[in-house]
Amino acid sequence: MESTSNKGLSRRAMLGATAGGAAAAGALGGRLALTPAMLGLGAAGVASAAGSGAARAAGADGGIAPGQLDDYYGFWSSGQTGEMRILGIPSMRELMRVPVFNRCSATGWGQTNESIRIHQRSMTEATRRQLAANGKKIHDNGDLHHVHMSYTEGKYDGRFLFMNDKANTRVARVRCDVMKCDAILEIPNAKGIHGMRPQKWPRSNYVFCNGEDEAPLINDGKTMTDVSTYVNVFTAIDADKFEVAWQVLVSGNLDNCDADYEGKWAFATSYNSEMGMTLAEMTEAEMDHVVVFNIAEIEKAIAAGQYQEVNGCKVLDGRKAANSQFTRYIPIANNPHGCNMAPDKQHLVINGKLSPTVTVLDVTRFDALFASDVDPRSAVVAEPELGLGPLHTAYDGRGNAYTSLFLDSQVVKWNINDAIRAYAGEKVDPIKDKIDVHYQPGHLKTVMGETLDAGNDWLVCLCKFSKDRFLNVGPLKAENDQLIDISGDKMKLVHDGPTFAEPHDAISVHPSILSGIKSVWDRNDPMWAETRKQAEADGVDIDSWADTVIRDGNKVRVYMSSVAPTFSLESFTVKQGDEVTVIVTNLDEIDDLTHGFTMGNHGVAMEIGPQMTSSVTFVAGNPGVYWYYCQWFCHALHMEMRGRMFVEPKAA
Ligand code: CUK
Ligand code: CUA
Ligand code: CA
Repeated sequence: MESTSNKGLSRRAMLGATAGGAAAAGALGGRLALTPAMLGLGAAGVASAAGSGAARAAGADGGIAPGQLDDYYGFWSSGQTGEMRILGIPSMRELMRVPVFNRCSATGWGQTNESIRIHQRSMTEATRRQLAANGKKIHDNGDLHHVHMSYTEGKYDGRFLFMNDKANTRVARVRCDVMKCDAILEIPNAKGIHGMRPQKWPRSNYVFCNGEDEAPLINDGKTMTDVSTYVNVFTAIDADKFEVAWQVLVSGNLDNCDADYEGKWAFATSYNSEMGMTLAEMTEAEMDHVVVFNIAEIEKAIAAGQYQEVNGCKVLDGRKAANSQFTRYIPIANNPHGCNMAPDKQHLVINGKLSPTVTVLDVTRFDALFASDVDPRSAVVAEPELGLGPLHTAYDGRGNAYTSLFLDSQVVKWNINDAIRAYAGEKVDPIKDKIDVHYQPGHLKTVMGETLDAGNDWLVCLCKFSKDRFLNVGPLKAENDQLIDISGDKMKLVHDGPTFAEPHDAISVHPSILSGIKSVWDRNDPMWAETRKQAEADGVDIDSWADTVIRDGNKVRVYMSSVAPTFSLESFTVKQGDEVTVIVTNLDEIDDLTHGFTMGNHGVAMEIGPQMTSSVTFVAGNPGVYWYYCQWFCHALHMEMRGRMFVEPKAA
């Protein structure tokens, strides 16, 4: 039996063809009446396609008809859900969910051996021990606020997506060729990674990460209430090796960050320059600050060995008292939040949050801040008052900025140069337009707006509340990602996109940058390299039909292949309490032919994409018969794609 009979056929063609798939299935398939549902065409989908022209108001779904592809990929964070989401812009249709920090029932992420290895590779020993004490191998939650793509010379390059986990102080990387996570790094010393940005120039050699929460650098319980021992840590990750390159201690905490278009600076906002522990203390000072990091000076000191090594990381002291060349602190009105570099390569906007202003900094003046004792505020070139609760700013390619006003529930469009002229005393109003959004917006993004290719067509606005905007679904409401047409002088709200907890941020990427996305896995993908090694040691060739059961003490390795609609093993036998590892290789090589493996009553399920190998380990339960089945619809005879595990009683 081999898989070549499927080659070259689309999934739809194969499902409908009598000759497609395995011989037995093909014969049966000819006698089956294939409903639209079996073909993946919902009845509703067919009907709406037929009536789409009349049913859809102009501008709804961004004018994207069913079957039509979107103009941009959107990559969304999901906050406390812990996954990354892929949407289409302008339709705002959700295309995929990519599990990263969360445990995923559909794909087995967080349960398969391949994903657990990715989780554990860069886990600290302390975390490993702490998890083991709780009977766990990995954290299965995350708080993913920010997704950003890797850059080459200020533009997205389609290699990787990076994302933070505030909850467990981690940063993850997703490979863009398969849209799967391939690395998760726990960051020592820092606490609560929040703001996170890749370096933009010359390429993303670093990913910059803000530690938001203060704690003792040696956090071993010896000092806990003495706040004077607390530090905050800024981290640069080597984006290729995915390990910590260096860290800098700072004064105050760190919220959001960004980097410039020359590779010279990274910047971070701090809302707690007070080093306060209570709300009253954190909002006490009139001014907080932005920290500017001098990359060249930091690299010089690291190369010269002038660092302290803490928990395996190279740490420099950039706190105010250290008076170093690593940092400068620019005073900014109380509790700033967003930190957004403009595509004009020159202006950095700091969003006021508690202040109705945003502060525009000219990054070409930063050299002067490091060269002499000038007032750090000399880098401020504008401070327009925009409205209540400015949180984040996005840019188009025409010199305009768009700032979310959390308290006003509005987006304000303003012109950067006009704001600079007004600050210099000219009589000009930088505000060009305001639009109501629903409700309480956080991040907002123009298409490609955090690159040198900033676009002028769409703005996505991520609202924290939807209130009365949709049918009531209970006390927990959806949030609302709205789409705004920014092509004209006036902004136009064109779409509501209700969404589950809680997208903070999103980026959009033109499909031409992602032309390398695969439809079928490479059989030699590194994702299962270790599983392959084990198979070789067991003398099993997982690239062809495998139906081998290996017993190794109380460990049992079950090697199977899948070709629609069958597993190579119709049954296998183990003993109660055996540690069973099931290794499934999907030999189908056509587009969109994913199988799954679910072991009944064992809490086990995983995805096996075309040409993918996945494995999962579990302990065999009470004696009896257990059915396993394919849980990913793959064929007209998908329901029949199942087999039995016989669990024999333990030998007395
Ligand atoms: S933060 Cu969420 S709205 Cu975590 Cu980017 Cu500003
Ligand atoms: Cu294989 Cu469903
Ligand atoms: Ca403050």
